Amino acid sequence: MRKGFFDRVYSVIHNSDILIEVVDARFADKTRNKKIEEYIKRKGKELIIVLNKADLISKNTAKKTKKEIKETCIFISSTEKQGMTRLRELIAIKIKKAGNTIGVIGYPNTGKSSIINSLTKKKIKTSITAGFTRGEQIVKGRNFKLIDSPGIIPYGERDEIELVLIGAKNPSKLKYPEEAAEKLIKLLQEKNPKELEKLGAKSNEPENILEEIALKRKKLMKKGLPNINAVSKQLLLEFQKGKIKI
Ligand SMILES: Nc1nc2c(ncn2[C@@H]2O[C@H](COP(=O)(O)OP(=O)(O)OP(=O)(O)O)[C@@H](O)[C@H]2O)c(=O)[nH]1
Ligand SMILES: [Mg+2]
Repeated sequence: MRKGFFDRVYSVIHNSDILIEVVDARFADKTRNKKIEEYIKRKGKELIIVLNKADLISKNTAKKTKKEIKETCIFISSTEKQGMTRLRELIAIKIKKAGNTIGVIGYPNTGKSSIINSLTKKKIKTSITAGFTRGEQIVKGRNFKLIDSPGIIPYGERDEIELVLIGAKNPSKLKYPEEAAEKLIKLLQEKNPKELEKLGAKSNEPENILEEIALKRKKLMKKGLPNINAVSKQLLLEFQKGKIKI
């Protein structure tokens, strides 16, 4: 079923003069695809790496990330309209060099369709569900053409839990959301314990914390037992939406 997945990205690359790779600024290293970046350069196409959702990271993280990327990149927030003028300027420069068809590629849920909307003032559909955009779609801007594409995951490279944590997979599709939610709790314990306090966590054990949050939110099963499965999915979705911050 997944055969042809990469062929489709390659065909978007083939049909574009410029490629915008949309990366989630929170997980830059995990949501960029160096193999595809290299392919783009080999083909002599222009590449812009866009770190989207920059509204969800601190200035410090932004600085660190910029160093780690080692390529020209630009931080934006398509929903908060930050950095969009700079992106437009960069696009204008590249258009003069290369042509005006721009392919927008990247992991699922990184904000490809949202960026296209922001650049064209159109309203193509976006969603908190990863894997929303299905086929390629051409969207016309004033002096350029954008190709929206479905998110791509290099298969075999990531496990399900990691995909959920980087927002590339819908938590409701997980068989065991509890495991992913525990990993999220550990991540918060490490990076932003205050957020856990806000959620109502008192103990130190991820398992107990999930129970505490379920009870606080009245996510219960029939006999009043905490519904860990339901609260796990809920927390993961909130994290994907940026409501829970790291
Ligand atoms: N906080 C924040 N959320 C964003 C930003 N850009 C997009 N989003 C949200 O991220 C989710 C995914 O956005 P889409 O534009 O549908 O992402 P996509 O890359 O087209 O996703 P697929 O089509 O599934 O591959 C939506 O809920 C958007 O509202 C941003 O800059 N900041
Ligand atoms: Mg999309």
